[in-house]
Amino acid sequence: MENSYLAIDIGASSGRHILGRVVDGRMQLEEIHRFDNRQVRSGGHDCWDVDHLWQGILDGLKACKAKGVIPATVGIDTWAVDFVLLDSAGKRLGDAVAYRDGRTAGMDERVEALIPPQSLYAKTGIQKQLFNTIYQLAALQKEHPEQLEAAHSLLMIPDYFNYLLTGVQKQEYTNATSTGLVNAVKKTWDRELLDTLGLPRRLFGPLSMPGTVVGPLREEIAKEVGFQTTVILPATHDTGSAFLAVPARDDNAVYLSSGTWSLLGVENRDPITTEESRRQNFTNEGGAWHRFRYLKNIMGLWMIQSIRRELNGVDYVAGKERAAWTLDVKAGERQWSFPDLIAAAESAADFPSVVDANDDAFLAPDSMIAAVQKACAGSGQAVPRTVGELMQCVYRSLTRCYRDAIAGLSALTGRQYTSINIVGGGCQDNYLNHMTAQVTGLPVYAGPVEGTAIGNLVIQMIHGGEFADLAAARHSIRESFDIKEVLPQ
Ligand code: ADP
Ligand code: LRH
Repeated sequence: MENSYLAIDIGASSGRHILGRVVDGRMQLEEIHRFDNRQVRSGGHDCWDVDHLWQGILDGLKACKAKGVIPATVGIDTWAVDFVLLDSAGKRLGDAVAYRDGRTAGMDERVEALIPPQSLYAKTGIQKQLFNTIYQLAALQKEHPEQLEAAHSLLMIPDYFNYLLTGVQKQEYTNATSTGLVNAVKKTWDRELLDTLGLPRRLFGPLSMPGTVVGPLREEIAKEVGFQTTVILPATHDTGSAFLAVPARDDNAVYLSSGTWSLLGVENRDPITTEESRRQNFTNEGGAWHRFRYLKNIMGLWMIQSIRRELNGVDYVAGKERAAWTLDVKAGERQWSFPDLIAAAESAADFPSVVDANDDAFLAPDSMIAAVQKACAGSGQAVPRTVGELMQCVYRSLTRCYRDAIAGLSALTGRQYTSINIVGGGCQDNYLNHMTAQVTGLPVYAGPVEGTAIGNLVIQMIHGGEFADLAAARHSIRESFDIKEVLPQ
């Protein structure tokens, strides 16, 4: 009987437990459990409900047991940049504030007073995003210095769950780079930078690479879920896992990890930290085997998720006031699925307005619907008044960003890209796939949907001896999953 491996992949919109096996060289997946991810208002901030996520993790492990499957190893990946602080007894200090919370407003100026942005980028190669950990820590220094003083350790969200599972605290490299505090050349925390920012060195320990064993489940956890297993580190940054699973056919493909965010880029051996790269805000995120993901964050399906929630009358952050908007329908009048929204967009195919999807106005608006309408009005374009017009505008805006990012990438790397590989939940959106092919003029290869979980499993499977290396694992992915080809017309 083949070994099973368990990926626990938690995105900003949902978490899932995916079991993987290799049978005759092919990867087989089975979804065991899925749970929603939500935010709550606490202490005046938008926070992740980490207790709810922890319960989801345990429930999924119990579901494995109920199915009679004991995974050889388990790995957790989540979205990046967010963290918790623990005291000397390993207890959480404060909330797990979510990256879209407003606490980082103005924190770039605070950091820039200590280190010029050019020097920061030259050291870390990380794009400027106001939600990066570096700015979140600046906010904490201002609002809750006592939490930092009392803190004994800083754990990124997946590191924290690994700690709850095993009692072992490890800081994983790929996710650590998303903090904006890791030196791109040395591949360790940049101590000089930590000192410049006045961050306590004790919070930043040795970094562990994907493939490192964290440890066995704590006794009481093993008892609760009904089995013992070993927790290991995948690329714990979800995008790091997703890029590992891209079944590109050659070196001229751009990768697009399509979920809450659209992460568009390529893999490089070395970081590109030139001034032009900084100006275009491309990032060099650390990957497994010290590869770099050279990519751009594009606002992504977050815009569609937000519109859907508003139409369906669901709060994005529990306990936060809902903002007003007007369209041809009212909140909660009917429930919209993603395919319903696609059909609406198709019915307004001629609606021409386009907004800059990467404008900060769309990062955490009180109402995404109102924000898109306002941006259209502000740029003198037709304002969407129906769900279809609104969706058409979002699709056009996103795909235009994809096109521009590929042009930027080409200019910065001096390479010509000839296809786009899309993985993640968003590759199920055929309308988006078609428009992406059309607007970029490039063939799109869509799939696998569970790219992130597969990338998580790849590290576990190499560790477990199923594949010799990444090339062998990628070959198997190409053979194992249905990849849809969409050609520009
Ligand atoms: P994350 O991991 O960031 O939480 P996912 O990779 O799960 O995100 O992608 C979620 C997105 O996938 C949704 O916001 C939606 O836009 C898209 N999606 C999911 N299912 C469908 C579907 N059936 N049709 C079209 N789009 C879909
Ligand atoms: C995608 C992601 C992305 C980060 C953002 C915070 O889930 O990890 O790579 O920039 O979330």
